[in-house]
Amino acid sequence: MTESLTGAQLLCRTLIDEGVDVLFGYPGGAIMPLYHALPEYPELRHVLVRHEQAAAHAADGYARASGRAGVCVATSGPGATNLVTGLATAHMDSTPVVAITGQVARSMMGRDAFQETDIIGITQPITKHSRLIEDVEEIEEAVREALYIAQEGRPGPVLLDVPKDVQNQKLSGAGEPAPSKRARGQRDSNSTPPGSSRAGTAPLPRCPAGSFEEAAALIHAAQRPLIMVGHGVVLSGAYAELRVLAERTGIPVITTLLGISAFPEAHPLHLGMPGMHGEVHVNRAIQQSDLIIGLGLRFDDRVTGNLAGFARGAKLIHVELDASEIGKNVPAAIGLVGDVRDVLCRLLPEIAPRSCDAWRQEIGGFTRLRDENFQAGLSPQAILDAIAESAGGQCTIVSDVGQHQMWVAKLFRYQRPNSHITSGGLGTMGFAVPAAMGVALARPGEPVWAISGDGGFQMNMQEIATMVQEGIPVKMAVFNNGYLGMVRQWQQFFHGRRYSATPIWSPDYVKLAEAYGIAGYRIESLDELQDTVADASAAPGPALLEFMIEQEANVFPMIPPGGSLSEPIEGEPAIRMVPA
Ligand SMILES: Cc1ncc(C[n+]2csc(CCOP(=O)(O)OP(=O)(O)O)c2C)c(N)n1
Repeated sequence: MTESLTGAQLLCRTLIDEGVDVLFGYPGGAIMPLYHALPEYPELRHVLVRHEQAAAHAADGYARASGRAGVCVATSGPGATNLVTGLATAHMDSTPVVAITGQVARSMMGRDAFQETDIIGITQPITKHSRLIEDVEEIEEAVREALYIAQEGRPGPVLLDVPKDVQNQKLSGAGEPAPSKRARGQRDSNSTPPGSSRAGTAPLPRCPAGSFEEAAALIHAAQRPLIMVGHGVVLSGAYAELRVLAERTGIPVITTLLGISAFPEAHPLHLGMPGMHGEVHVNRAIQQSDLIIGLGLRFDDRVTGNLAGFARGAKLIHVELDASEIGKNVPAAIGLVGDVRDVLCRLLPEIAPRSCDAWRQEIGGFTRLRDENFQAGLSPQAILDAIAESAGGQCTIVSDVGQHQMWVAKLFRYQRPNSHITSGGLGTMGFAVPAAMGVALARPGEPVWAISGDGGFQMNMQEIATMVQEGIPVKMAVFNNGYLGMVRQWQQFFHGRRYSATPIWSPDYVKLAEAYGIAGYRIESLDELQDTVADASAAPGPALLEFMIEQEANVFPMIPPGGSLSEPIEGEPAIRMVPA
């Protein structure tokens, strides 16, 4: 029997058929037909956010945690433009997000109609693909294509703009959904490695003949090799292969901000994080190394510092799914193009066991600095240890942007793959709270912590209401130092301590929690830390914890902007002025 469906109904049905089970969104005029159809499709859970930016971040968090595309929905005009920061965040960190926006009716387009914006034009540079759906007949194919493109190869955001009249347009003879035109793979495939943040079958590595042997020869010959791990390892789920490579060769492993948790934090071969706030011994090792095996990273400037002074004695074997990244920032001796896991599977049979003991000694015995420069008391290390303990080490940490982000990156003891989620490339304040909602829905029953500064928390704290309404049990930690701490630190170091617009007032977070009807705590001293964190963890539903931390603590070490990895600031500097 054939049936007649509206464009909105077709949209819902195709999403369900593709395995989508949750939408983060906010209604409005141009997307009303989709919202009218939604109640007919209870398989699609709709989470009503309090701001569309949060819908995009939540979809992003869902995608990073599940390996499946996250979907967000907004109306035209201001609804659509509110998604922009979230889409840019997903774009910079290669996350599969599909945004569905309402658009004014086709007959009104181009007339500056009420709430008309050219969202495709606005988002073109920050999406992998975008499409205006011009007829109901396109909907099914466009939705499948959007989900496929978002997840295929190097993942990224895709936007579908759907005019209101197309949502209302009827397609007669819609019948049963057509089978997927392209194998998306992720929901019915067994090929997904466990813990992978991306699912689906990757194409075979595109590498010139002989390149695996050449790469192996470089690895065997190197005296001071390092493995640098980026987000690509998480996206491909290459945890086991990475570990085999490291353990077979004894090569020390460095994890970038988005590579954190791809390698066991406490593994004796783990060195730590490189770059602007990387540990001194890690950056020193990079500067001394003669071979870097770069796995799924783009060598961005926060990692390399001044490129002219980066790892000058090192050859690079660069493994990347996106061929355009190879040689973009750092010249590669050998580029291996493909999914990191697939490339490592091809490379490992060529790798003979070796050790790097002398080199490891030289690096300095892997002493990891912890909690540098914090006065005794309620330090980030103590707070993060209490959180880890309360969750039995099994939680996912979603961090915001700023000083606390660096502490969370460097000091938390990550025990499981893909348990550290943050906005790396765009560095989006306000990311943590909404992204953590998406993570919590992707990992039901598992503890999820959103850790923010007092600045970033106030950017999206309205989402507490979403958590309450939807029963999403995120634990929210606010590191309250009374400042936009990371900017204050730059002002201290490079602007003669002129704290312009960085002191920041906060509301009473305990009362705020009370107003939302959730558990709220203020922790001012070490004595109360452990019990309070344990109480908050055990409390049902969301909870808000405010940690009163030292106000002018700094993140050390720090490579000054424009400096090379060899020039770390390791302690309170004499007053410096910004270089001209
Ligand atoms: C949306 C956005 N606006 C501005 C910035 C610039 N910025 C980077 S870190 C930072 C300060 C963050 O302060 P807070 O959230 O209190 O965290 P803290 O550094 O104190 O841990 C600012 C303003 C940003 N990264 N994102």
